[in-house]
Amino acid sequence: MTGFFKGIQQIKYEGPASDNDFAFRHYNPDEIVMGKPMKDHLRFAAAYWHSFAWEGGDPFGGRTLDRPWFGDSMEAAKLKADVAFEMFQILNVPYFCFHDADVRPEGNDFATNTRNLEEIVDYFAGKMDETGVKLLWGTANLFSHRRFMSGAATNPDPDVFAFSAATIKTCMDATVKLGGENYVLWGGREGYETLLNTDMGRERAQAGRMLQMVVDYKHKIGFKGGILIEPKPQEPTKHQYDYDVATVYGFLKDFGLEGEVQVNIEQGHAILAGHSFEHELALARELGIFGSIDMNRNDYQSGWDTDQFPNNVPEMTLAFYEVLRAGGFKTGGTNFDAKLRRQSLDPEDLILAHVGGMDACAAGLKAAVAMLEDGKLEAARDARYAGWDAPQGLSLMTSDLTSIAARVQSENINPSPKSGRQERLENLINRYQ
Ligand code: XLS
Ligand code: NI
Ligand code: NI
Repeated sequence: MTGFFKGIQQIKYEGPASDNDFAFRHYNPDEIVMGKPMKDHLRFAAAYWHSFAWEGGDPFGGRTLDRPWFGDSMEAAKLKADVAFEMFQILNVPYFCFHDADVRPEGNDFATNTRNLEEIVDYFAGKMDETGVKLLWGTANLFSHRRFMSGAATNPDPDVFAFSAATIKTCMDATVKLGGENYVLWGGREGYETLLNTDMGRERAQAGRMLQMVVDYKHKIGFKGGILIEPKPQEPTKHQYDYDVATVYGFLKDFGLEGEVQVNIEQGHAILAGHSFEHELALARELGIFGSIDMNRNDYQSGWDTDQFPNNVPEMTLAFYEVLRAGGFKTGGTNFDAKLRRQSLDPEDLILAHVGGMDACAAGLKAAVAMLEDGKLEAARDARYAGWDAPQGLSLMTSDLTSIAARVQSENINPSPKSGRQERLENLINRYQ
């Protein structure tokens, strides 16, 4: 034990009446809801970057956090891993996620980075064996180092494209070696700062080629997990190509990859794109590309990707309702892509942030299950569209304008508007909280 968490014991479920800050009120991992244990519905993962690599900086000030593993040596990287796995066990999260740059010291070239990553991957393998914690997904950080300032796959310099492809290969290898269940591609700086210096056509083609190579390599090495794109509309670049779920779907269709790649949808990114989280989830389900979620929340007043821990149960209810309607997670899960506020200095803050987030998700899941099992919301939705299941509605889908016009005239079709009953449904869903 490193002693970093000062003897905090594993967090247990104590029920809604508990007065203990270090306990779950709603997350009861083995409780069966809708036919399976809660932990298998939620499939929680902790994110290495926010909890262990982020130093507490913001655009106006540097590091606020004081962590004994900050430094660029292999020794520091191993101490960081020791503490990370202690946190995973305290929280009893089944999974974690990481970027290469979160876990290994930064080298001066590709070969050193690869060697460093491989050493830490072996170290992780031992820790995963000891603790039973698994890898939800791995990914490459192709946005922090200055070589990526103009993008990775979409860089005007082909050498950066090559460096990025090589790095993705090593990160896919690391993910597979650790039994990871998905590989994620978030387009960090795949976008532009100004159209004045940007050839959008070329950049799109480069991104398409990179994704095709990722899919080809997945099949070549027999990786059975998901390849997931994480949409985001802007930040760090002014415009990101993977703007939202709809944009990613258009891109996948363009390159013929819609059957190969799914999406990892993040709450805060949905908000930045001007959508709700449930909108993005529902659309991904309808398009057949729902994969996984990055759970966090944005401050609605700031207009930034603030990556706060979720704490709004009604929002989580609508999100998990869509996840359940999509049939639940297959290879995906609920990754806390969330960080502390920069004044939250204490090790216990890190634990309590996750405890609250996990509880908000569990409470949301339970309310979503109650909504689905009750069936009133779906019955209302079905009733609204019932005409489309009747013969006349069905026939419209195979008619043409001429025959429809003839029918409207001969039968004197004259529609009468019906209430959308929004308030009634809003009242209904509040009853499940
Ligand atoms: C940044 C993204 C990032 C991805 C992984 O906004 O959310 O953290 O999840 O690269
Ligand atoms: Ni994000
Ligand atoms: Ni994310």
